[in-house]
Amino acid sequence: MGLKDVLKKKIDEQRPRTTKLVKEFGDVKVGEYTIAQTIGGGRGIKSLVTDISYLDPMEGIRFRGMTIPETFAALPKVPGSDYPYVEGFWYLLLTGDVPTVEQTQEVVDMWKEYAQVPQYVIDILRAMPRDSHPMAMFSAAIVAMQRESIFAKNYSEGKFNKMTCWEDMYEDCNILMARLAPIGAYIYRMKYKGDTHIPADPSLDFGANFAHMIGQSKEYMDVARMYFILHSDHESGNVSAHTTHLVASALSDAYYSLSAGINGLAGPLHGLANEEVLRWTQNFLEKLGGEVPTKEGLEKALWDTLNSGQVIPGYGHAVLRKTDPRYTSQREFCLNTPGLKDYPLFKLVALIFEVAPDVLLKHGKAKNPWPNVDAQSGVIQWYYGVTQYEFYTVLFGIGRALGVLANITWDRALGYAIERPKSVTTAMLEEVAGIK
Ligand code: CMX
Repeated sequence: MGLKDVLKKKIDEQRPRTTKLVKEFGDVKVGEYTIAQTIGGGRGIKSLVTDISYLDPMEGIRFRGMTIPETFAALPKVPGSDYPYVEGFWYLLLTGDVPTVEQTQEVVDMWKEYAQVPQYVIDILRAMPRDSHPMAMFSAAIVAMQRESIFAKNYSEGKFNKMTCWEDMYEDCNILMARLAPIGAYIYRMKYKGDTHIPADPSLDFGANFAHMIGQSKEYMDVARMYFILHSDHESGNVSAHTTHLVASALSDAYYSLSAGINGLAGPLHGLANEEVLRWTQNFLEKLGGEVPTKEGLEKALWDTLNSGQVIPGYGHAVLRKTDPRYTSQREFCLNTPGLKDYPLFKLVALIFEVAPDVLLKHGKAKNPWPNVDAQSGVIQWYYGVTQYEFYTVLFGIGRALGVLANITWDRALGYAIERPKSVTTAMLEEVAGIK
């Protein structure tokens, strides 16, 4: 059975569960929420459903029920590598099943077939001022391809069917996913490598091809595979996932939805934090002439950052209450990679890990003083020569697309409603509080 048939079977099995919950148990309360949650970004209000990943505050992310180490261990590996195919991970996210080598190969072949970036996208990228942020370029390239949406075309021709429209979304998502690595690579080479480009190598998988197209070494192929998988999904309430879902809930197609999600990822409190981490640590290293600082010097620098009203980038999280396992996974990669282990920037990041949590605890504001994914990811990129830190969020975006596109395929399959939470006025909240 091919991926689409497996997915159809899963969808047919899942639909009655959702219908039953709404029809027979729709009045059952899920929870209660407070004024602080209403004003504070809806934090902790359970108003989204996804089966693709779940974020436990203490344990961290599970993809389809599996922890990060379990996921890496279970998926079929690229021959000659300890890391799995990104394509197999896509299969897992969509179906909940660990694919066989043959099932993985089906996605590898399908994405290769779809990977050609249309010339008009290249023209649009080239027409943008060269100093445009790479995330603006990435988002523009995605939305430009909206004219190719199969979902939008069929909808406009009156062929919308609630039961089968997920199939058009599925096709759109595969085409889009296949093109994201070549688009990212094009932006990278155009902006930072003298506008010289490297064509895709049809013998390589998605992650390896990205490494190849940006002009990277063989070792970086594993970095790309790891990076895209680690950044893929973090359940559906984070800004990029929620935005993609929200826009899709208006029956907007995958192109509109993903482009919107990417715009959310570009914010400094979300995906851009990995750029901020690198800027912050590099500035610090530069001031010290490349020397790793003492703990005391670092503590002072952290307080200076906090006292000037800035956040410590890469630390804290809206849901997590312990060290992000995505941080740990990348830290282990550094510790196991000769050269990286003793790299001054890694040593500094490791030292920040020793010092920052205590500083944040003393500061007393952040609910989670531990590092998140962004605190570690830039060091690995920098070590391999991807030193253009404004590009890091594009890497995040390619990975994040795996999660959000799998989610919106399921949104269509289960017919999730258009989102429309209710607003209140400040006076209404004062009344609820009994102060009026
Ligand atoms: N440094 C300094 N202050 C911090 C902080 C940090 N790293 N993390 C949180 N705080 C502050 C908040 O700004 C907030 O202050 P105010 O009360 O003055 O507004 C207070 O602590 C409480 O915030 P919180 O409930 O702990 O955290 P939020 O859910 O509001 O925000 C996050 C979460 C990630 C935006 C925040 O921790 C932060 O700004 N971290 C730094 C940026 C970062 O690393 N972002 C990447 C997140 C990972 C991802 O992209 O998924």
